[in-house]
Amino acid sequence: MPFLLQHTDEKTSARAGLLTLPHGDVETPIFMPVGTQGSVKTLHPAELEDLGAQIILGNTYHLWLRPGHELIKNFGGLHDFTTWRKPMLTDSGGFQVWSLAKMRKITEEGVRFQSHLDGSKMMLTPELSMEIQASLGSDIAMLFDECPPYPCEEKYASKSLDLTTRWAKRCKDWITENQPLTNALPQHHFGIVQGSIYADLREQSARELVELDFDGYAVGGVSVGEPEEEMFRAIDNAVPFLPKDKPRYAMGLGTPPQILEMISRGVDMFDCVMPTRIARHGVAFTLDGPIHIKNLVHANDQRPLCESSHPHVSRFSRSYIRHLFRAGEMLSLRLLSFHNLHFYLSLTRHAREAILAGTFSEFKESFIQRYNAKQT
Ligand code: PRF
Repeated sequence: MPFLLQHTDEKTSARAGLLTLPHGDVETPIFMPVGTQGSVKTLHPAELEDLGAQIILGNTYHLWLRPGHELIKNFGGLHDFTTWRKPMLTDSGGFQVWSLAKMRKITEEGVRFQSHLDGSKMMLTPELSMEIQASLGSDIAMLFDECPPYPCEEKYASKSLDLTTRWAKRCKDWITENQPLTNALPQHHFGIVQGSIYADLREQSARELVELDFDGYAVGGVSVGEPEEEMFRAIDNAVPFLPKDKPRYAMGLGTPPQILEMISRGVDMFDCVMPTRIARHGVAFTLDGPIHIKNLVHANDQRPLCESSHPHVSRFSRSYIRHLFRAGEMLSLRLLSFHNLHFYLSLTRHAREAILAGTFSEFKESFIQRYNAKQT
């Protein structure tokens, strides 16, 4: 896949790059808003464009169960169905089966489970995940993996990783036999490094996936309840074995300081439900750390949520947004979601600018210091 490495930081492993995808270019490092059901919760696609979102996420598991990938395929794919015209990445479904479905059972063949919607018995396999993602027409499809829980014994993590590698081979075979589907734009595929907290397993997983040769590589199985240092170590244990000329993606994380730590370790792409999820619980990110808009201290506060907020949000006072939230007004959820995504997208954009300017370390240190200063 065309990935142009534009600059590598001298003091850290941070990189700035340009990813050329069928629906447009993506400047890295990049944060990808999560649109599980084909919608980034509460936001209009035009608002995502206003925010400068360059790529968003969709989920195989959810869209397969409802409305079904055949229906979306008949619309010409997820881009035409949702009207989002820029790049999209789809996750492969295994992780979502694990976190949502009932009665899950992993076999060599795939994962058997009962739908969380109506209890019907389903089976997701590597081949089916690839077929669904091809029907959705995402720019980047993730391989079907198993994400072991935390904590996880080394023996289980090792067996699980062997299964993930065998599934990766099956995904590769399916891709080779079925791509390109007629009239479809090309689709790129990312392998997912597993191996829990075990350094040798992370290395083994990375080497096996690189041997199979994918367009990019993700580190999975992180941010699943382990201490933060373990999460950083998992990245450090995988990155040295991944090719420099391909994009790297850390799945499902994290807080703003964690994103900067990951960027400094050589990660290019991120997704996380946190900014939109906690918005719906009344939390806004600010340069001085997160604030709970419900709190009494904001009752008469005439300042905007954050000095760096988007004009659509900074025209309002904290006091007004607090009032809307307490009154159960949907606008508050939209404003907080919009604001938090603006915060994350600005964070990766500023990180990129700092990498290109040779000032990333200073940017990272001063951001984290201020972010943590007022927190207890
Ligand atoms: N695998 C996949 N999706 C994921 C994860 C994973 O390990 C994670 C773990 N952080 C989030 N999303 N396929």
